[in-house]
Amino acid sequence: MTAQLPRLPKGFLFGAATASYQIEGAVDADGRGPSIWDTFAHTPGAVAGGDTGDVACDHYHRYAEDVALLAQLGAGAYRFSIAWPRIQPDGKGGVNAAGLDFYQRLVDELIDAGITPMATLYHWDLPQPLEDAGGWRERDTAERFADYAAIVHEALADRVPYWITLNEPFCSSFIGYAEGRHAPGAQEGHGALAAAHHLLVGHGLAVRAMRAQRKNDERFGITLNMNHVTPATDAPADVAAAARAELLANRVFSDPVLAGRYPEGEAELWSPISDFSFRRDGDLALAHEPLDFLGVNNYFPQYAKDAPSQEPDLSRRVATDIGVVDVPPASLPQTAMPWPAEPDGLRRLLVWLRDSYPDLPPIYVTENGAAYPDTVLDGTVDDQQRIAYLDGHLRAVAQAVDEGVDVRGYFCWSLLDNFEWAYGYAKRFGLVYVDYPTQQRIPKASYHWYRQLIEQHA
Ligand code: PNW
Repeated sequence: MTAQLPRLPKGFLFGAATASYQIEGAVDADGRGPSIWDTFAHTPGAVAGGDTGDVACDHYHRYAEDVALLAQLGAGAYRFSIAWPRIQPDGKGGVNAAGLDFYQRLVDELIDAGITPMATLYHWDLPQPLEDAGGWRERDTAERFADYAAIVHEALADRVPYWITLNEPFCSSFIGYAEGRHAPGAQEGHGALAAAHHLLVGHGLAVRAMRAQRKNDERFGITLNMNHVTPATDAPADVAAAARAELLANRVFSDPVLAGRYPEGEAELWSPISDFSFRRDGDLALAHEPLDFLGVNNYFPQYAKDAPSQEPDLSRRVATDIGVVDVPPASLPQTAMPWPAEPDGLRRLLVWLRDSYPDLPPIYVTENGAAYPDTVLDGTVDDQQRIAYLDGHLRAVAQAVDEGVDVRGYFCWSLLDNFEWAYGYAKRFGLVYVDYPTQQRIPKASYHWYRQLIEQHA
């Protein structure tokens, strides 16, 4: 049945990823404060089915069982995120020791199991008091983020070798402050661009703060979600639309971080809605703080077509309204999101990164995976579509490596089915099925497939 498994280089790191708000639950435990996702999820109409992360996978209490699942998988590494409101309930000031202790226990459990921890400091759960003061629209949030990063790093760096500042600043800024599909649910122009900028500033300040107190040889990186972009047709208007889409999807973050410049055309693209007055001297150097690795999250490619703007009134135009629609070829299969599944899109993205940035650091694919409508039959989940998706994407990574791109690891999203943000529990990305009423974990066929693949590389 299974033909040859994908083959990655010796020493390649295989892992799985999760995020705090999506799995932990226990939102009131041990002094945790509210985050913007608690507020958003409890806003009627914001999340499908009225779902919230209040309980999620109850990972806060079941972390030992979940680490055991990683160990049985043979995972070399585990990427998890730390909930800022557990560490600093108000987003600033003293440390909530009980909250920090949870991550101490988790890290100890991972080390005991021989699994390398990769910690993400910010996977979208901003302390609500900081949002009440303006959130990422304000430069102060970037400074508070660096304080928080230094606290967590100080406590865990003796055992955590990989540090990711931000997960997908694109989503935090453009989905949260322009589209409004994510917390805090704002629909803005200038405010979303300010948020994107302050996330870059916060990233740089955090890397500097952590590097200044480096303990061992820990590595510092950032995770960007990126998509390879192709013009839908070779009509000049679509070629221009693809350049705008690439700017918004990738270059807004990758140009400052990897090349120390603002992307060409950025100021012109958004000049109708923002004067970029949030930029200060020295900010580009912060964003361009040297990185030990780049985390890349990728799920799908984009096919850009020129389209009219949605909002003629400039005072109401949001930052993502750039006159582009995404029209993937009808021939591509779709996942449940529904996102088009095209493994070669990941290869093209990795090659694009290599060709675009001469000083590109080593890459880890920190997320890739797919949602499908899984069902339990006789106690098992036979998710052949997910196996095909992962198989194709791992082959695409292997091909990129053959073509000379320095990719060092791959983390499947996700270890567990979990709270899929605006979609709630309706979308399942896990290698492990979670029966939410009982919290029973059922490894899917894809889990066993991934275990074999990892074993074959041992
Ligand atoms: C990523 N989009 O989010 C996140 O890092 C995960 O927390 C999430 O569960 C996973 O991908 C699957 O969605 C994204 O709309 C959310 O393009 C939305 C988009 C991309 C990534």
